[in-house]
Amino acid sequence: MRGKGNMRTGGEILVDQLAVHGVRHVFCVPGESYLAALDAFHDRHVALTVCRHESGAAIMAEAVGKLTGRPGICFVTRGPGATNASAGIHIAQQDSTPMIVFVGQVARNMRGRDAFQELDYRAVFGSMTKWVTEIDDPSRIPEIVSRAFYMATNGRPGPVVIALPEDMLVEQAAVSDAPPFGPMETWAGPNDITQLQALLSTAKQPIVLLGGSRWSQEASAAMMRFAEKFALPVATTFRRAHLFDALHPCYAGDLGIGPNPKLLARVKAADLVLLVGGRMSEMPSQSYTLFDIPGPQTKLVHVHPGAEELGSVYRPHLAINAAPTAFCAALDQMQTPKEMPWRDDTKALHADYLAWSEKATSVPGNVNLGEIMVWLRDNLPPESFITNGAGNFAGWIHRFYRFRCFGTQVAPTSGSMGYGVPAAIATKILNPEQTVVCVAGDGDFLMTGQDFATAVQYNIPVIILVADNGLFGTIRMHQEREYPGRIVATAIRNPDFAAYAMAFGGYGALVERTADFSSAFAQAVATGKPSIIHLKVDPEAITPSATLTGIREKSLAGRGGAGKH
Ligand SMILES: Cc1ncc(C[n+]2csc(CCOP(=O)(O)OP(=O)(O)O)c2C)c(N)n1
Ligand SMILES: [Mg+2]
Repeated sequence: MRGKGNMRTGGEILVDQLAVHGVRHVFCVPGESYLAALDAFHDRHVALTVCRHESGAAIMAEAVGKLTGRPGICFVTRGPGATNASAGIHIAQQDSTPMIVFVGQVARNMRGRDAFQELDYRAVFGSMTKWVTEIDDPSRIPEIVSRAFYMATNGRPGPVVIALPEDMLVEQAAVSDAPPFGPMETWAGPNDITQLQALLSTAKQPIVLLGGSRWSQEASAAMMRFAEKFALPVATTFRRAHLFDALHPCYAGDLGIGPNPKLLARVKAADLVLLVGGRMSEMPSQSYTLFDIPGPQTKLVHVHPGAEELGSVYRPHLAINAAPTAFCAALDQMQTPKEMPWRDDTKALHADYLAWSEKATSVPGNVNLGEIMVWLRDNLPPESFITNGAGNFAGWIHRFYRFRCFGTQVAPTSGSMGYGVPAAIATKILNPEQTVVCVAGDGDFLMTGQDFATAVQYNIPVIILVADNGLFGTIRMHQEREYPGRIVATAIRNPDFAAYAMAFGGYGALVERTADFSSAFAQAVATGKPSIIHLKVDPEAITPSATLTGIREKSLAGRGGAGKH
């Protein structure tokens, strides 16, 4: 930490602040707008990963925020660099992930002239961030960066954007570093726990739903102890399956897209719902159909770190303004009620979950994604990470892969295509000893697939499975349901993905039969290179339980004949 005596450039002050706040990894695409900040990385112990696209850099930073609970950091240039980064910023906002994006800006004396690549960042990012600001005076960098760390992590975490005028970064100032930021805990009050205790003692059919951010391994373990002691069924919400061990006897399953109908029925029948960390947004709430708005038909106990989220959609019976970390730490002190009439229910729900996820369904074609997920779950160490973006292929992960360890599902609740590849790279950088598998769709992969070059450049051996059905399959599915037989813009012609991998300097393999997957995977591991396994899946296999033709025919039958809409 430096004192006030030293003159430093804005760029140097800035990078020193990152080190002070404990940042180890930064992601960027360079730009002339922030050369002085780039230069400061030359002599400092903060690893800088140069990416091929700002969406990749921003998603890597978001994934670091998701995995560590501390702000992920990226640097992008002004104008197009900033707008390219917006997908990652939007993910951080929807997924409640702490993140700070530093963006170049035109020189202070040119602002407002629509100068080269100038953007009004407050206007552009105002609605998808927690805070957007611009630093005009290098001596205020420690103050503003410190505030950004607090802002990104407190309450409901989210992204912060800080614009850096080019000339400000080269100006010198004598200013002390800020003290390191300390994440702030948000605790449940003693009265909250007493009230929850009382509600549980009169409940007949309670259920616990987990989601959101601000969790930790300890919190997840405390939640498992609590569930066990109270014999409570626990479901995880969309893409937060890593919050609870899938093989724990209280695990009731994944409440996301296309959940187990038995789980859905049980959530609907619950007389007490304990929602911890999540918001019951569109996906887990099944398009806002599970609970009445604003007054749910069931007793809802909503635990959330952001006070502004409590009562914002659902009026809770009991609102507890606490982070999952702090709330779960308080659970050990709760006394079990005399009666727990839901005990058998919990057993049945777990048995239903196991049955639902046990065996891959049969689907058309020679490569069955379900069987591949079952193979991965049976063969990967449970500490392995799975990343993905958006598309119907992810449905097989949600249904058949069983997440057993905290933090191992790295996926966008915002449903942003292209997330999996950059997220896998960031995950592997942070966890070099663990296996990191990205499961991507063919459409999904090519949204950020250029950052495979980054994996090769830094020798980051992620294993990417590309499920190639020649379709923007999700949209084709909706198309066949809503406009049967009228195909528009959903067929895609793909490259040879194995050759793509090899052209970049990685390992590539083509798999055309499920039985060949395990040897391709073993080979990918053995090469120690970033790898792509190209899976040829049948376009008819659109979900684990439906075919495209089946969806079209059902839709046509419902309309009383072809061509009518
Ligand atoms: C960035 C982004 N663009 C568009 C969409 C809309 N969208 C959702 S899924 C999907 C198709 C995904 O195709 P693919 O990755 O091939 O997976 P599949 O559904 O075929 O398994 C599209 C275009 C999105 N979710 N995110
Ligand atoms: Mg596809």
